[in-house]
Amino acid sequence: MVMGILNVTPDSFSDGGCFYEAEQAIARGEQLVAEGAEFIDIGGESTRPGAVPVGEAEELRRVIPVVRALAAKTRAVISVDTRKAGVARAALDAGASVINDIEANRTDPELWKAVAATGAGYVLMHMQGSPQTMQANPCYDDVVQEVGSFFEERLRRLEDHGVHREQVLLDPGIGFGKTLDHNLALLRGLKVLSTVGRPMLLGVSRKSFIGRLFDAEPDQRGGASLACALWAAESGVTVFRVHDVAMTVQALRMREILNNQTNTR
Ligand code: PT1
Repeated sequence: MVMGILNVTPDSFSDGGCFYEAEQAIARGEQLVAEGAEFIDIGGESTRPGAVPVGEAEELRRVIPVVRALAAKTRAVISVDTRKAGVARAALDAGASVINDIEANRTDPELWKAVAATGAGYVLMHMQGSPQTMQANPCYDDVVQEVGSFFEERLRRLEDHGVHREQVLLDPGIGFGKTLDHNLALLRGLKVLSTVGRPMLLGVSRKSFIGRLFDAEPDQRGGASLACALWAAESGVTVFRVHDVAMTVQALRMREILNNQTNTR
């Protein structure tokens, strides 16, 4: 399944903030669904390296009208990319059914309580540090093993707060406190992480490790982004968080056709 990225931020790293206004964001969301996205991931706070945090009032103002409109207008699953319990609660109330929590290394369980109370889906993403500092000096002995242990530990902790394993998707958090080598090790180690036993989600689309490898700007990273998605599909990833929805849907479908020895939908 493909999760289309919908940034409702003025400083988004590859959309340049052109979908900042609610109406444009809603139109873009409908387009993502038309292109084949089964999830829309709506985010009001950029979390790419070095991004500036956003206050709760501003995040609510950006995100909630878009969640409400797209939940009513489309049949896509609405996911909200937020670290704030208040935003998660309001979003679930407005029609979202998945919380994409990039700060699963959190100490405050308030957001988990909102997920537990509603039975919503929950994306458990690994990050070392915070978006402000995470790329300063990422450090692991064995990144794949450490991310796997993090998933196991957090799944237990989530259960203690009433969030069941069945609600959870796992995400290694490509680019979140990882060097180029760490990101490649995680992509190579996806099969190992799949043994944790929950579905996996992956976000590699246009990220800077691709820029490093190919000396390419974000809008020139589509080929490698697609290759990573196909590679990850081979390793058991089932949800792909991407900018280029139509291309990714087509590539994954082509792979499926070849695997199934069939030429029809
Ligand atoms: C992700 C993800 C996300 N990525 C989930 N949510 C971002 N579940 C936002 C770079 O190195 O992978 N999974 N929400 C965007 N974050 C980044 C991180 C964007 C790194 C760019 C980079 O360029």
